[in-house]
Amino acid sequence: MQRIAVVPGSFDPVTKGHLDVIARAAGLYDELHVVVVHNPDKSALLPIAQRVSLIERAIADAGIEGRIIVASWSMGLLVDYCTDVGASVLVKGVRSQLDIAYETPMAIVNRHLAGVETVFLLPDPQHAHVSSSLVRQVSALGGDVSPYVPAAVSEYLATAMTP
Ligand code: COD
Repeated sequence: MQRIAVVPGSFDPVTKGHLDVIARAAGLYDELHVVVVHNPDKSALLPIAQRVSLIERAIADAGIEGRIIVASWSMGLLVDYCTDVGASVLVKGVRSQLDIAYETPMAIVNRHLAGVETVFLLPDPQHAHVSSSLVRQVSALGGDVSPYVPAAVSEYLATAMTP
């Protein structure tokens, strides 16, 4: 039986921290879906299609594109996407107690709703401080985001965000 997992996130934009979790999760499962989900609690910078495209480019540049599918989901419960593609596991990165507090109730509800388990990966310490919101802030103020994001993202932000 194929082991299929989903790595969900806002990915607004994808960071080196996300990419590290994606690469490590890809090594654990037969098929990995990276799914861009609209998070209503956050105001978005990039359109969903752009986030998908940047993840695809970052994955290709990192040479880890085999067995990884990039998609978006806006049709309701994330576990419905999991059921649709036959995934039994969600993989999430947890950087702090705050992340654990945010993710724990969702993990319990997702298991109750559809029997989908959540696996938490600790971050690489090199990227543990990185978040998309930090990247958006540094970028908006004209700073260099290349230490925090894949090259495809820093190139995109340098051109798209220039007034
Ligand atoms: N290192 C390691 N992990 C990281 C890093 C880093 N530097 N940065 C972020 N992460 C992890 C986050 O902890 C998270 O697990 C994931 O990467 C994505 O992060 P973001 O910031 O891009 O995405 P979020 O946190 O806005 O995404 C939240 C989801 C959309 C995934 C979440 O809200 C969700 O699962 N929604 C499901 C909606 C649903 O079905 N709800 C009902 C049942 S609960």
